[in-house]
Amino acid sequence: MKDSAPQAVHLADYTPPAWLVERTELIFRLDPTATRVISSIRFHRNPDVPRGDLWLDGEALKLIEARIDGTPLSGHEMTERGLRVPADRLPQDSFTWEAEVEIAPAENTALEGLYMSKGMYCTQCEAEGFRKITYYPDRPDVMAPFSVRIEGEPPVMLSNGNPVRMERGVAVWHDPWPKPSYLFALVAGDLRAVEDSYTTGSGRKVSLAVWVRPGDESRCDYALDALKRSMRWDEEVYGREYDLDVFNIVAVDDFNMGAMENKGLNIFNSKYVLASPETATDRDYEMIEGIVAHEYFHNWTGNRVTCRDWFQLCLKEGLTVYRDQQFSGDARSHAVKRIDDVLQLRARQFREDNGPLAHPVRPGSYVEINNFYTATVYEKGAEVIGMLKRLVGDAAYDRALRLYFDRHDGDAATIEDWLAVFQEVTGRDLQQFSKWYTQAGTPRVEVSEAFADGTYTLTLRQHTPPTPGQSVKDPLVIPVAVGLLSPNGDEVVPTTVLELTEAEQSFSFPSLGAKPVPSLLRGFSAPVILTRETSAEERAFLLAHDTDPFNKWEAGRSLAKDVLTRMVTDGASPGPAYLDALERVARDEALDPAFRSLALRLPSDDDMAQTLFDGGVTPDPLAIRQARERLGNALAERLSGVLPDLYEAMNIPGPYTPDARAAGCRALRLTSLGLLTRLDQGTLAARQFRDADNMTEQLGALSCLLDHGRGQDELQGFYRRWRDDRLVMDKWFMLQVLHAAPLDAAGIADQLTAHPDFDWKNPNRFRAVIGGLTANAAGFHAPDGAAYRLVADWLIRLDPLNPQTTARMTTAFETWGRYDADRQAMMTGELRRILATKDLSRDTTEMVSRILGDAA
Ligand code: B3K
Ligand code: ZN
Repeated sequence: MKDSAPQAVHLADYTPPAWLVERTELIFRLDPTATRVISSIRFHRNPDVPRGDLWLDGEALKLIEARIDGTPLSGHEMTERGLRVPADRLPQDSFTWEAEVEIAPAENTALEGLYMSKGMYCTQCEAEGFRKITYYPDRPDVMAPFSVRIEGEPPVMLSNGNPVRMERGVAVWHDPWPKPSYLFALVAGDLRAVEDSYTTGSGRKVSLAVWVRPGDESRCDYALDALKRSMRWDEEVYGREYDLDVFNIVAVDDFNMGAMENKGLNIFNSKYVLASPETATDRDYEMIEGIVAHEYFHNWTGNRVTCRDWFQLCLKEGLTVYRDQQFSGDARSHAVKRIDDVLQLRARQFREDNGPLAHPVRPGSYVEINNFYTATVYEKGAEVIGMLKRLVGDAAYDRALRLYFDRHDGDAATIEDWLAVFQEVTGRDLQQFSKWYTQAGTPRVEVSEAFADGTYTLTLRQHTPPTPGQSVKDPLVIPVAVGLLSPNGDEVVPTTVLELTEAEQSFSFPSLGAKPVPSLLRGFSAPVILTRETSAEERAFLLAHDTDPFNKWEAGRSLAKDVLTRMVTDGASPGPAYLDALERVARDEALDPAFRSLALRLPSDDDMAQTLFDGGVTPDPLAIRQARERLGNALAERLSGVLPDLYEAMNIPGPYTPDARAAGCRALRLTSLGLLTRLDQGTLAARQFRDADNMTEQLGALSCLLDHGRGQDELQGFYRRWRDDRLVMDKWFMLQVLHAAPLDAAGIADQLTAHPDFDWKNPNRFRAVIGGLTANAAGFHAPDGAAYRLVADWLIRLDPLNPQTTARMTTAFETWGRYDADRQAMMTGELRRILATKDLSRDTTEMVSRILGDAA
């Protein structure tokens, strides 16, 4: 779908629909190139607004016929984006719209609407894909019960809700819960079910099934287990029960994102469903658990209570991410989960919030809504909820959530509705807090301190840098969790939450015997960048003594960043403070192995680039990579006495299990292997690759070898063994690019795109190679610009087929403003080349224009 003059949509222009839907009946006559969709939609006038025209969204549809109350349609106006029937052509209060349209799922390469993946029909409607299926008021504030009849050859034909009729050639489904069209789903194909059941707290039995292609049945157990645990957890923690007789999950190979929460029929990228020890890594298992939970939790936060309009996206996404993070923390380790989440937040959301794509958690306008499924809406959206909970307390949070569900069940709600329940329950004025939803940018909090007469005073200053379209920023409500440690390491003041509301504020702690060491922003209590002048010794002290596990890790991380910064800028050697501190961590058997593994990992190249840029230094990606290599080598040498033991001790006997404890041991074992490979040139890694009985250890060993320019034979062997397994082959493709030496990365990626198994129309495979290249920071930013060119070439090629995936991947270029003039010129040159492409999609046009900003 091309659109040469894309129009922005503004939150301020929201108007409620003139016509609401009472019920929606659909018949699908499936055919790959000529599917007929017959709709019968009962409309009634919205009593709250003046009587108006009927607008039905519809794109790329062949209209066969349409009638209103049985009379052929006339007097209407049709555009590329829909159909308008003037109010004076409509019955007074209610009518039935009937239409028949034809669509061609086999020709749909955008993977939005009804499309085909390996012979299987499937849909993706969020945000605005339903309009590619039939004419409809395709907006989330129009909710209706759906009845769906599917006629066709496929042996399995699924839709939302409960099954009514299932026979050869026909399936009928009824979804009694009113829902917006974006939650509609249909799947049909030769699918096999792996079944289970779940009995809800109130005793209702729900049939569960994971539907996969023949041959994949043995890889569904973990997803099913995660689903049952999620269902139980939502009952226990949020008091939310499931509400249909069946819950189906389908695994699809061609999918633009992770998964989709369609009512009663979740559709997943097969990568986030299928797992076996031989083919999936610990990280895959963790992602499957988190995403299954996320999509399931949407049943209440998203489906039963949905969004009034797409500006309110964070209402369902921020809350559902927050809930899945809580769930994973409960299922695994809260400390490790928090560290992982903050690593992700900084890597993706801080990067976005500090560049040209910065936007508020609730944006004020968009051109293409698919471009706003961002780290800011999701992850910062979740952080905002975490802050709210911290400010009001757990009990008030629970009361507010119960009120939210009671009051808004069946509604299409807004952020104002969400904040109102908190305001009512707590009596607290959330006016200033609400700015977290409307103000973009990552706040900086600067800390200074004073100690006199036994009183310790912390002065906090906040400041949010300007972002595109928002030059002036107001102070926010920032909860800063603080604890104080005495010089001997005892905690003298346990965690208290300071509420920073002014641009500058001081907080005093009296009656202290000595100047304490502050542990600030415990648990990462707010998504801000905290700066404070401090010494390596103090950071090492906190790494050794802090009782807050997040800050303990953070102390080590800051220490590593300080060391790397000096190594990059002055060519300094890593000082003893960092190496000593890390040796203590490595040797501390009281610490969780997963935590130790995280503490021993160095900050990523991209994290260092952002850190240097924030500190006023233009980052040189190759110099960063070299400094990280030197620091890695110094660490390996320093730990050479403990690494072999650690490597052995973390080898858990017995068959593979994906639980957090076992995964933590494997993580520490692999971190040790990574360091040992620096000392033994890969002997141990080659042995581990040979002997591994699970993908985590095999892939981990292969990565270590590739990092040191070895592993070519292993790579071949891996290919021979796994060439028929698409998910493992995605790993094979990605690994080679991700672990390529900086100057080889673009060349390797280029070669891989010529490989017979490089199916570039499959988003997972495309992301493996092209996304792998953009994730290899030193390789992507290689000085010859070859990677920039290659990525741009492929984005230009993919755009006409799949705008969504293309647009998303343009974010590789969002950091251009950080770099030197040569790199800036090359990156913006590629962006302009993309923008100049004839018939570029609305999606990609919006993204590239925003990334270029004034440089366009
Ligand atoms: N709600 C979907 C994302 C839809 C993205 C549309 N471009 C998955 C999720 O957040 O659970
Ligand atoms: Zn979601």
